Amino acid sequence: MRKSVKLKGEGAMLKNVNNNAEPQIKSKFVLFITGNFHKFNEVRSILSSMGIAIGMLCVKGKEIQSDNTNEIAENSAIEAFDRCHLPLIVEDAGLFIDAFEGFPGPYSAYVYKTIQNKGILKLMEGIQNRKASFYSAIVYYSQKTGPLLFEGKTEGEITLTERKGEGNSGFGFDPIFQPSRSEKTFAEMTLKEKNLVSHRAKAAIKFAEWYKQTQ
Ligand code: ITT
Repeated sequence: MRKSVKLKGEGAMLKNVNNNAEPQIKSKFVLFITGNFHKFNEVRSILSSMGIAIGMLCVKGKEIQSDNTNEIAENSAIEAFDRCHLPLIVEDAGLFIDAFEGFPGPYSAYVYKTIQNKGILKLMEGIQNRKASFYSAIVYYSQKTGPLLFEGKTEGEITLTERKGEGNSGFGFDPIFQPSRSEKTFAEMTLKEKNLVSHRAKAAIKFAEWYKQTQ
């Protein structure tokens, strides 16, 4: 049975990340099972600033079909642990659009692969309610703990056009997602700026705080 880990003072957590910190000596190490280098870089930046080293390993099997992001992440973690027998994290993320009752959500990878950002913008033509959120479910799995869930969510809206920064940073739906109280889309932000507000950063910080306290 999945356990969801909540820590005290979660609201203030993003301030705990010191993006300008001197590199620290890291005694803790965890594997991130993913095939997505952008996701890996974002999580590495957070964990590294909190004294945890991570390695990227792409041994992910086929994801289960489910309309529940947490269930997909938990299943992927169990599957990956069966393959490599080492403490690890996996992450499943998705874009949830209010006007479409949360679609694409758990189907984000497929929707991005097929209709991409242009297709989403086309589907949203003439729709006034542009509210959307990004959700991240990180699952840690070790022999000792079993699956543990760390969640992060960022509210925002779908822009009218794709907007990328000069460095063409970001990936996936980044060019069409603008977090609340931000002038920029995720793709117009640097990795550090995205990590101050993103769903993934929130989940990664929760994981790192728990990991440092207990492991
Ligand atoms: P894994 O190997 O870790 O599964 P993935 O690319 O399949 O990597 P997810 O299943 O977590 O990643 O995410 C599904 C899709 O949602 C992903 O391919 C992107 O297109 C999009 N996505 C996820 N997180 C995003 C983010 O922070 N910014 C923009 N798009 C994102």
